[in-house]
Amino acid sequence: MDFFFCQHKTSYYNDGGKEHAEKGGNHMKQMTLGGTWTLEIPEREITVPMTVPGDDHTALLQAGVIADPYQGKNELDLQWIGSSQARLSKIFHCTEEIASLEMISLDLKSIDTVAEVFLNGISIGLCDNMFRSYRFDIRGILSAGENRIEFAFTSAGRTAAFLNTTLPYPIPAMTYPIHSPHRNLVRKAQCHSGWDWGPCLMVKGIYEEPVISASPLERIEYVHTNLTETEGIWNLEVITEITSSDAGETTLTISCAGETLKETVSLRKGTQELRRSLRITDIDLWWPSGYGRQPLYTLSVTLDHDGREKRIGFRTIEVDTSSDESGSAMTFIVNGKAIFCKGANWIPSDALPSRSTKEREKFLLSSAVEANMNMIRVWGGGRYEQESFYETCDEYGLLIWHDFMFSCSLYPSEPWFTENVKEEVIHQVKRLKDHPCIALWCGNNEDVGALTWFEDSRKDRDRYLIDYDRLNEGVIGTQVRKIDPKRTWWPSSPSAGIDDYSDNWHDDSKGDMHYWSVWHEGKPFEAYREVTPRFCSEFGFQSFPSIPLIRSFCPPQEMNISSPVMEHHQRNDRGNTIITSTFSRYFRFPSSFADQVYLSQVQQAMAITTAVEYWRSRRPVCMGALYWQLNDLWPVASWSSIEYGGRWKALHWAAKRFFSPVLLTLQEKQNGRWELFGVNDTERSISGTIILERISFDGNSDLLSQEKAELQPETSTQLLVFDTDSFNTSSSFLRATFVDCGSQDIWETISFLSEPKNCSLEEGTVTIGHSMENGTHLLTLECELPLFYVMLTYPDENLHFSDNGFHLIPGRKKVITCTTGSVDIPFDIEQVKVRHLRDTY
Ligand code: BMA
Repeated sequence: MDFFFCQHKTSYYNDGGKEHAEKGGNHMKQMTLGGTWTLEIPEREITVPMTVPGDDHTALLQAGVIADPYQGKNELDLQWIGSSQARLSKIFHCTEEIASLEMISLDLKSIDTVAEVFLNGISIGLCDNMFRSYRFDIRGILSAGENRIEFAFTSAGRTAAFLNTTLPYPIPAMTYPIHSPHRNLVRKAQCHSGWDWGPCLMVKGIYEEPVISASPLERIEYVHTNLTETEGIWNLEVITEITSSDAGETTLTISCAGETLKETVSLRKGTQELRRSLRITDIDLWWPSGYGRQPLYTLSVTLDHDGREKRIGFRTIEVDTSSDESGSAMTFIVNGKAIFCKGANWIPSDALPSRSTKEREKFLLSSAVEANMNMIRVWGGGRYEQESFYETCDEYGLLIWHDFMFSCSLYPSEPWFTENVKEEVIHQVKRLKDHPCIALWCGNNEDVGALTWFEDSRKDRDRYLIDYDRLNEGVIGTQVRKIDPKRTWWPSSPSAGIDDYSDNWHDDSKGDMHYWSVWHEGKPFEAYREVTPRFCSEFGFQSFPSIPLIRSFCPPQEMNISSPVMEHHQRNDRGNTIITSTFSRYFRFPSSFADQVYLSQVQQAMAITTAVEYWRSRRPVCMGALYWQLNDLWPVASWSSIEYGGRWKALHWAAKRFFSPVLLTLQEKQNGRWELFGVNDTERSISGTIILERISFDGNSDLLSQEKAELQPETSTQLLVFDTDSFNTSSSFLRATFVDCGSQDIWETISFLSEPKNCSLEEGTVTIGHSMENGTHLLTLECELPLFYVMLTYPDENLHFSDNGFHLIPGRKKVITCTTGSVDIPFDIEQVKVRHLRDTY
């Protein structure tokens, strides 16, 4: 239940069994059952308090029963928690008034995962899908006075193992070094069972407060809408699903954007659906970030005894997949405008759900916007996020490519599984479809590719393809098309399109592509320029997290990339080999552990910069680039641009530059033949001057060209073509600058002429001056020789620099601000560590 009678949901606080929302008269009454519960693990004779919402591992950690699963290799010793049964219970008090109402239910939104629910010793229902919402009738069982609620949790891992024994033939799933088998048989976040960036922590828990609701007659199950626009007139169809305990009457009132509809409706016993429409003319459009504002309008629906509020946005969105000379397009069109989608893939924000706070979510999403992203992909191995996540994306203008939660696996298509999935899809689509941020529904992550990953499915692709299709099109696609007909249904990621069952890993002519040839197949960074995906929804390169974060899980004697602890925090079996072989492919081998950590981030930034700059310069053939991955859920070597704890890696700083609305990019087309492109995603044409220089590593600059140029709106323009055949590629680099002749804004880019290992970089130092301005710490950086990938780190991750990972050119001061957000930490300039490329050898 999203809201109670026009009360904003923030009125639900964690108070352990409080009654809320008394609005006079005999309205719906609700009480929430958050707060302190008791967790028991009988096989280990453990009894500890547990905070709900929350998970069992966090409760055991807080009670001092277990060590921190993220430290060292502790995860290995904690696998028993996931395979244990557990009981979670609470005694609470209920008023006479609630207990006496007609229709009383226990509403559960996020139960992880397999649990029988008891109220006062009576079994009231069974939960077996973390992504469904359950509503159990408790009339006659709930009593006035003291009550006891209990969740008897079965281990999801054990349940999966049992289900596996019932299968007529094997249904394999991709597994990682530490994993819980048969994860694909249980509807639980797939990455809980371990991933190539994640621990195996098979948490149990309750992630939203259970709610008891009681109504004298009727209640709302869902409110959801369909929005259509014709020449500026919006038809807002509002669908209200009502359950009533008896026949009767109620007053339905719907209002939005200044329009109101009010009528008396008859109720019949059971569930019914009311469809009413509002005609709305005077609204401001909702736009993705970078294209305009994000106005949101309150939609309110009330009955006599229940009500809902939602915030909606007015925009049209479609995906153009029409044929063209390069194959077929994959272009998101919002309010008639083609958008180049820039962003990254989102995974759950913590392996321990208790720690997935709204503050963290907001920080990560605002970091995405700060890096000029306008889309994120909620990836299918994680979870459907909570309301606040989507509200924040609505407010920030972050479009969402939304997968359903299936990933890297084959799945059953028998009724016990598909019926469960059907309920999940119906619930999630009705819950989420009114968010303007959601751009597309996608069936799964890489499940078409997975058909070729296992011996069983290779031998009998027909059988597994039929299973795939029954679930994906037969259940998920069918429900999406029915409930949310206005939104694009995309079968899988990657996918060549509807009714195409090729895996689309290597075809850049249509659909969305996952381009992993550089990381997983060992091709050089330059290979990113061998393809022009129509939309690249995954491509990535790993790096290590920062030294301060490594210190949080790794003892000093293990600070070596192939130590047992560091290898434990690397889940891609070839990960460290790829990172180190890339060092020697492009760089002089870094001397110390700290240099290796730093350089891993530099090369990650270089890899993804190469890809994005090239693909952006190919617009409109390519119209989207979402790199793998935005965030981490524990401290680990991974493809993320923001490490666990929130510190930005060099990649995130690079993303802010390579996703900038206006971009200059230097690209070597063939040996010694270069092109300079100006990419302009904005709606205005920009006139200015291009300056191309060759700068030697000892700091002397040569002007190669200076000329006027124009960047046309929403276009990529080839600005210069030139040769560097006669240049000494080891003693200098290129720098291009574009100065807007109106605003005087400057965009710049630099490029080495050869691999950095062949360049004679000079040993320079960074001088840092520290001052204060209006309570903000300012750092002024200067150098006497050009310095590359200058990276500042500070021990406290809450200290945020305004820029990082940049290049310093002699004679140009760089001023950086240091902020700490809402956290009050002392700033000590001595603690700022600076490293640049020449420092690594
Ligand atoms: C992609 C993702 C993830 C994985 C990543 C890195 O294919 O969908 O499953 O973590 O690659 O290997």
